Amino acid sequence: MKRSIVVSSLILYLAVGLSAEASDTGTLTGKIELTKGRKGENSIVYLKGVKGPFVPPDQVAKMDQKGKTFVPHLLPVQKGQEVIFKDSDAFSHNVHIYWGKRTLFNQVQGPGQSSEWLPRRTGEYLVLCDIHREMSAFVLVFEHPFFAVVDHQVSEEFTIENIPAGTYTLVVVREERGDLKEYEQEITVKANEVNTAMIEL
Ligand SMILES: [Cu+2]
Repeated sequence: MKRSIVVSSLILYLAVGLSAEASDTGTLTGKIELTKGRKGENSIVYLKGVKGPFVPPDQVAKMDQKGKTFVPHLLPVQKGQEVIFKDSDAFSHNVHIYWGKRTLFNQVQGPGQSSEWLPRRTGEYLVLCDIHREMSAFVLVFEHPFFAVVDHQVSEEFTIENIPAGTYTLVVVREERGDLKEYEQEITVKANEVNTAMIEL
C-alpha cells in the first residue's frame, strides 16, 4: 500500500515536471518581405543560440536533380537527419558535397537512382554536380529543429513552434549569385505566446 502511494506521487511529480517544461516554450511567426527583383529563390530562417541537446527527426530530407537543377537549391536539415539525393532526369548526375574545400561525399547516380548522406556536423555544405558545372546547391545543417523555409512565390510567412523561451538571433539565409548571404535580427520568444517578427530585406 505504501509503495503505491510513492509510485503515484512520483507519477504526479513527473507529470507536473513535464507540463512545466512544455509551458516554457513559445511560437514565432513572421514575414520576410523582399524588395523587388529578389523573389526567385527560397529563404531559410533559423534561430541562433537555442541550447540543446536535440534529437534528429526520423523524417528523411530530400533533394532532387531535375532539369539539370538541384531542387530545392537550399535545403535545411537537422544534424543526424538523413538526406536523400535523387536523379529524376533521363541522364546521369553526381552529388559532390564539400565542407570548405574538402570532399565529404562524391557519388555518381544514373536516371532514377538515389544516394543517401548523413550530416554529422552543423554548418553550410556546398553541393555540386561535376558533370554539369552549372548545377549547385547548399545543405544547411542545424543543431536544432528551429528553422523554416519561406517560398516567396507562395507565401512570405513562416511559423516556428515549441521554441524554448529566450532571446535569440533570428537569421535569414538567402542565396545570391551562387553565394549564401545572412541577415540577422534579435528576437525574444516569450513562453505561451505567439511572438512575431517582421523582416524586410
Ligand atoms: Cu548533373
